[in-house]
Amino acid sequence: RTVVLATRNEGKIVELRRILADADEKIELIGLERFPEIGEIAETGLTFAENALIKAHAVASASGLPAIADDSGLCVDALNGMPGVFSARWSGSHGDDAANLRLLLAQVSDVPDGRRGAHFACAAALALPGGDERVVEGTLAGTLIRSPRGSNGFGYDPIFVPDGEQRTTAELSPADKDAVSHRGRAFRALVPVLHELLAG
Ligand code: ITT
Repeated sequence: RTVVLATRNEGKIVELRRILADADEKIELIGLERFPEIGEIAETGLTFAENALIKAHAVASASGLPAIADDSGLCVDALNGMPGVFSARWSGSHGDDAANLRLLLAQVSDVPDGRRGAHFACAAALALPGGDERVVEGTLAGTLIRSPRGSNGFGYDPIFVPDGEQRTTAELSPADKDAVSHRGRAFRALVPVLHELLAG
């Protein structure tokens, strides 16, 4: 089963290759570098699910192959759910994880302990060239700390401690992050859906 992975985010690519290889060793993932004609895809949706479907459909129709996409982000209670779908471009420069994290930390610097709840969310979408689609979601609840810790993962991981954990998601081993993460949950749920859709 050959499926195109419709993302250019290196952190996601690493995690998705790992999560999907663990869930089903027969899925062959090919990257967007195989389709240089596919340019930037405008993420105009208001929800993670909408954006994941936009990306999966764009790549499925351009490549002629089934495509899976991830749209994800961090939703901060004290910021009414922001940055949410704007997580990758929160500081204004898309994909600048360090700048995004710095800005977010500054914005919550006055938020007291006890009100620093947040959750990661991930929508995993599958689209077929003929137009069929599926989308499933996963979340991970936790708390924002005040100074970054850890060097695993990507994005906002150094400031996010999952509920019931002491370590940030950047201090967890890759396998420990995958076991609880929004992305692990969403993509493990997508695998049976993928089998069903590709079979039928
Ligand atoms: P593609 O659209 O090419 O997939 P992107 O980086 O633009 O890449 P998103 O719009 O879905 O993707 O933004 C995801 C952002 O959310 C990402 O840049 C991080 O800042 C944050 N994020 C998502 N999952 C995360 C995780 O597991 N750990 C830390 N930060 C995460």
